[in-house]
Amino acid sequence: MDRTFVMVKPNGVARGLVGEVVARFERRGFTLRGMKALRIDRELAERHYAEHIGKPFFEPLAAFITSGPVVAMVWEGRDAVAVARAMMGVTDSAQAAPGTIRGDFSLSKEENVVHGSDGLESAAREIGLFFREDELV
Ligand SMILES: Nc1nc2c(ncn2[C@@H]2O[C@H](COP(=O)(O)OP(=O)(O)OP(=O)(O)O)[C@@H](O)[C@H]2O)c(=O)[nH]1
Ligand SMILES: [Mg+2]
Repeated sequence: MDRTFVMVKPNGVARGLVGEVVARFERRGFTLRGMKALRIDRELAERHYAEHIGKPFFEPLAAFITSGPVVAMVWEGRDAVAVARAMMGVTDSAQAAPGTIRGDFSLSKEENVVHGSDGLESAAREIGLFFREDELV
């Protein structure tokens, strides 16, 4: 069983979509191993999105992700990383298929409601950034 890191971004929390996102992962059959609401500060934004530092969209991305509370989650299940990405849809919500989270709840490329790890290595790294071992069940 794999684990992946999923996060409802500030606009998803502000729009009341946390329950919707959690319900989809529950119904798909994943097991919740950790969940918390928090605010991302600049330092955590730079660590989480380290691969994007220096790109033209990094500053707006950092401003957005630090703009309000997020909800961070660890979900466990078969092929968790790939299945979670499929459930979220592609980065640009306008291109995301109906039935995906982005395809059902967003039109934006920048404020695309959810984050999901893009590989097993980044999942382990991101889970470690957001959760202590004793916060996972
Ligand atoms: N404006 C703009 N934003 C981008 C672009 N590429 C990525 N982003 C933003 O930066 C975030 C992180 O980029 P990626 O990691 O490549 O995309 P992703 O894995 O689908 O999205 P995350 O789940 O947030 O990591 C995306 O969610 C977008 O909001 C781009 O070319 N232009
Ligand atoms: Mg990404």
